Amino acid sequence: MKEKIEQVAQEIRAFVIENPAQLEEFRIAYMGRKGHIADLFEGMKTVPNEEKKLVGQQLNGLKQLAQQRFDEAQEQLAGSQPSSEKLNIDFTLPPVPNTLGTRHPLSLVREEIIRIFARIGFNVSEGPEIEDDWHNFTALNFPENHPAREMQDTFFVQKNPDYLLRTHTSTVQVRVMENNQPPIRTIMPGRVFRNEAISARAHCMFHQVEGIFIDKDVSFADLKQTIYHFAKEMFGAHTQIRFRPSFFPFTEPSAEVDITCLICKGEGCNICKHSGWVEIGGCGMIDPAVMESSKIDPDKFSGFAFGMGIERITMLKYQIKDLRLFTENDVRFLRQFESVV
Ligand code: 2NL
Repeated sequence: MKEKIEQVAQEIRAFVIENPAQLEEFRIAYMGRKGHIADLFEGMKTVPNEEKKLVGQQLNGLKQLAQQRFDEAQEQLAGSQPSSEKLNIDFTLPPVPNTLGTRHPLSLVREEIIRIFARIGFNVSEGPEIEDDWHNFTALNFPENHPAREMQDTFFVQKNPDYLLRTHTSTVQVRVMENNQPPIRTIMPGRVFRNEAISARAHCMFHQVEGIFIDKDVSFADLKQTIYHFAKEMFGAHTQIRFRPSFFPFTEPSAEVDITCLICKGEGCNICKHSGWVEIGGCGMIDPAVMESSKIDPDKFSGFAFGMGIERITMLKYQIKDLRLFTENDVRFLRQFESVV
């Protein structure tokens, strides 16, 4: 018994305690309910009566030794924790402000467009940004020799078979028509790509929102009223619209849409080049050939389509003069939209 006590005492003195885990290990091994010292106390039963007093004293001494080692090590470990003084931090200083980001103006306008069209029954569709020739050109009635099919204008990912970065969001409308029968009433906001030199007015990547409405007896009057609703909601109740005849391969008849200039209210200024009108997009009745290629019967149904650039709408609404601001991510620009809900 005496030797055992001496052995445990030596172990206790030699035990390396350099971190909190080792301290806990020590406590369990020697001071715990199932530890070595508890074991030795258990062994007291077998000690002859005349030795009990002496052994008891020795065991109590061992217990004290363990407690002492534990207390010392604990104190040492606490002392080695970095204190505020050592780190040289002044905890009384005010905190560094945790500045919140803001939503990008293009996101704000996209969400506003979605809300405006949702109110008259349009849902939102999405599709891939890498497309095949069929969905980007052929199904949309683009002739074989159309300039947009050229390498200079479109980013091709692969040739033969052709895969490309979509040049407009009409690709998604084709997919919607292929997979659904009328009534179809949907808009498609998304990113599109064209090989353009980057300037204040053009970029190789921008955003569009297109929409289609196909049902029985959909007319040009429905198209006009839909665009009018959008223009008033987006730019204000006083806004007027104007349609100019135009051409797109996928609509017939086609028109370009102008609204009264927001700056001069139609009087004529620099922004509208003294015409009183600014263009916001294009539209038309969906060409029967386009409906047919997507398996919708043009004798049973008719529909209209429209498209506009989200950058353009945003620039008009907030009087932003350079397209490059949208992608530079200068916080001095972005912070100006903090208060727009
Ligand atoms: C513009 C003009 C337009 C369409 C887009 C469309 C889509 C299908 C069928 C027919 Cl699936 N048309 N989209 C129609 C007319 C004009 O966009 O200036 N966009 C920025």
